[in-house]
Amino acid sequence: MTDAVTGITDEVRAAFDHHLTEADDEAAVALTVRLVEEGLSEEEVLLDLVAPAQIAVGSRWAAGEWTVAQEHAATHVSQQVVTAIAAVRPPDGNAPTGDIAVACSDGEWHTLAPRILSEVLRLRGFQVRFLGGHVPPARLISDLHSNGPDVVALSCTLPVRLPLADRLFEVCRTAGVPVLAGGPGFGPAGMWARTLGADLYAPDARSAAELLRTGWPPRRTGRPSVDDRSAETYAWLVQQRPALLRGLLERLPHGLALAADPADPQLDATVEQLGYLTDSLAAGVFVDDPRIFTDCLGFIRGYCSARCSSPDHLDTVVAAYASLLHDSPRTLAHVVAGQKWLAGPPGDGSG
Ligand code: B12
Repeated sequence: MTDAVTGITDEVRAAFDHHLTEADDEAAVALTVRLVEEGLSEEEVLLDLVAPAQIAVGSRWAAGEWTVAQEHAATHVSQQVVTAIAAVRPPDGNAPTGDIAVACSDGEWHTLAPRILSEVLRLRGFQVRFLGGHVPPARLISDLHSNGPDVVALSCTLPVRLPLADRLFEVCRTAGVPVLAGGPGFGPAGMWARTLGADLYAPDARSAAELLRTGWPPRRTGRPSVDDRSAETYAWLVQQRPALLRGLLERLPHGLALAADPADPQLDATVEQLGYLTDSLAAGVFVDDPRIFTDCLGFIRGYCSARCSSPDHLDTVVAAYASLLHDSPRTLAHVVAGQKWLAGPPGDGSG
């Protein structure tokens, strides 16, 4: 069957999926290049075949069906495909010009989406510099000074990185360069992109290209919209992070899947999950939205359920946060939202 909207058949999807599963980059490249040569646009291949296939890869990993190694191998295949597709034909020289720097914030390693965005914009005739994942403010400042882009396109996949993304917003604000934000980390319909003062938001690369084609956003003059008390509480939580992690581990009984004694090989994984949860709590406080914490609880609950450790342990973890953070009403409100969320029907929430 052919998808009426994308022109991609079920057979093609199944074949591409098979190549991801087998980590067969040569076959995946051959298939996708042939599709373009047969008349499908590069955009369709990138956005309607590769992107959804990668999202499905994530679901398999989250459900415990695929190992991290399988996920990495599949992502490598998709990256090879993006490179090959980008080389099939030169960019359209008659299309709009404009210089765009594409970046991910500090701590953000999800580079495939911004890479795809870069290629889609390049194919539409824009000048694009892909600065990569994990871009610190100093690197962005250097690009703004050396190359003077018209727009910075900022990708955020994990909401937990929003406070770090905000530092790049700040850099752009100071330089007067508008920011186009995108990626699931900016929340439903990009709501947290607006909180950080984004000039534009687009849900995907196609609509981003359309937005930029219809005109440049004005130079930035806006003020940050994260309020001072949220930013102060966030800074305090970052300072408390080591003590908080120690306190959480002390309060969790031995044998709990999210905790362990030092001899337990699960300790590293537990500490990593607790770190991720703590950072999500802090990010939620930063943008003043408890959904970042509850979404992260949902993610960990799904992760634990798929790996045979009891998700009920999360109740103990969140009760430990409540006792450790009772002095910070602003943070406690998010923890209480987490407790309510955990007590709600399973599957409720986005995680
Ligand atoms: C591949 C992958 C990785 C790879 C990334 C490799 C790479 N070079 O990109 C690696 C292994 C590094 C990784 C690590 C992690 N990952 Co990961 N990862 C994924 C996966 C499977 C695919 C991501 C992807 O490429 N998607 C395809 C793209 C094309 O889709 P997209 O991001 O939605 O992008 C579209 C739009 O959003 C938009 N867009 C995106 N950016 C921008 C920017 C602009 C300006 C615009 C306009 C538009 C735009 O355009 C795109 C297409 O049109 C996702 C699953 C998923 N659902 O996406 C998980 C996923 C994002 N990862 C997840 C997690 C938890 C992690 C880790 C924390 C796991 C861990 N504990 O180690 C780490 C964090 C690493 C870090 N610090 O960044 C979770 C996030 C859950 C959550 N909300 O908390 C997901 C959803 C998996 C899951 N199902 O649970 N990951």
